[in-house]
Amino acid sequence: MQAIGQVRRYHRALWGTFLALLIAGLLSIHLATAVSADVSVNIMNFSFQPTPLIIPIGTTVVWTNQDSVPHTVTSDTGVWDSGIGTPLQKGASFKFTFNQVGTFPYHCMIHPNMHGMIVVTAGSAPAATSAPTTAPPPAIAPPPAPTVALPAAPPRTGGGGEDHFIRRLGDG
Ligand SMILES: [Cu+2]
Repeated sequence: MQAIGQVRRYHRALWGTFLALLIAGLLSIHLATAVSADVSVNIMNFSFQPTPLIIPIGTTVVWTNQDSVPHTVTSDTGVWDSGIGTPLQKGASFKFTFNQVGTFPYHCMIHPNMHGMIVVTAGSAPAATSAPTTAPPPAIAPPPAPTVALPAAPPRTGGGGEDHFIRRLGDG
């Protein structure tokens, strides 16, 4: 009885280790996805592209000015501002991390007709929610052995091919 208890404890420990590894794996996948979740917005032709942009919370948005005229990226509600004193020249970027769920309209201070929108959702990125399937493929049973009986060996005729073969070797 004690041996059975030990085996059960051992199985429980194994299961616990398995769960811990599984959770650690899922967490690391989630963290890796969150870290690499920068999303780009291009400022081109006097517009923000794409807009509206829908992102999960924690995402960093990077605006890059592709126009040859300077622009700013300024929140309508004062959440962020790239600054009118330091407008983004061509090729320059401004980034902001959204750690709050909500809808965030913004504009360019130099061109008030330029408007953009960031929508921050509570969910994580779609890639992080689908856990990889780690289950091994089902075992495939080996095919059954052939049941066909091998044909019986033909009766030896004696003095056939074998003798001829040996004779030829001897001749050589
Ligand atoms: Cu502008």
